[in-house]
Amino acid sequence: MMKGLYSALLVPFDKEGNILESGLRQIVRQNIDVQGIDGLYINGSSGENFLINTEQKKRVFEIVKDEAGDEIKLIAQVGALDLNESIELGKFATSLGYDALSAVTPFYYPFSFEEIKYYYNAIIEATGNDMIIYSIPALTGVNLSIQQFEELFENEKVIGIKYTAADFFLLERIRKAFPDKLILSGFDEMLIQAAISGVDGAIGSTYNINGQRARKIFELAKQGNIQEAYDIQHETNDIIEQVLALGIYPTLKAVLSAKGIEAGEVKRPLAPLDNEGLEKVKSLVSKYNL
Ligand code: NGF
Repeated sequence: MMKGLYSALLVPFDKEGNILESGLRQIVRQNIDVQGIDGLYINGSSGENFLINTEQKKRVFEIVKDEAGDEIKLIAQVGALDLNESIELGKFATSLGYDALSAVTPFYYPFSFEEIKYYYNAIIEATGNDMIIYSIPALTGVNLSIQQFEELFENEKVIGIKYTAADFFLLERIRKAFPDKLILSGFDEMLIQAAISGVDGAIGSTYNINGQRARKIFELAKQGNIQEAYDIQHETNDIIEQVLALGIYPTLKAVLSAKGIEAGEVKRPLAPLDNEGLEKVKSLVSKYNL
């Protein structure tokens, strides 16, 4: 039911760090109408979630639900170091009708597994909503083992994982052990490998601008048309390589802006692109027909 391709939604800001509400609506529409995605992952890394305050997070949840309605699936990322905030956001998103919650593993302090488990169970108990664990070891330093995933899955409300890692051995082990759990992969540049590994879908930042290619990669790989899928993954990775070299979030926003969308700025201290970067974005847009 929650399978499919999700854009990790970008959030546009003005120079003072205020949300550009009409721009946010335009990005939602771009994802639904042009990129053809199945759902949105809201207030994740790509939404610059860890740079904004609680009221701004709530406003993003509100605007997105208002714009998207029931057209697509909506996953609310509510993870925070302040568990009270996670619960408040989880209740808020649930009351708006979000299909599921997700929470990044708590980071910065070296939390024990018991503490991590407490965090997920507390959010679930307070909200009653389904939970997708957001595992991104490269940014959090938290590497959950298969036994630890199993323990988290003992709570039936933990319906799956957003798996942002390049460990395909662990992914294979999880897929085999938990065929009924939802696995959504997080690295856009490894979508083909994830699809072959049996994931149910993917969540990615670049799908905001390149969702149509992602769809083809995913479907071709699932059908076993590996060479055709690879041809598109190669082209996609030519794009992603340049996006990463320029800086992911300002570049994705600059691509949207070049298409006439009010995609705004990144939130400081993230830095905007300089003029040279903006020129490179223009050629990227025309070369790859973004
Ligand atoms: O931006 C990151 C950080 N990862 C995203 C995605 O896994 C998570 C990924 O799409 C995300 O966007 C979110 O939580 O909002 C990458 O940007 C992409 O594969 C390029 O490396 O790692």
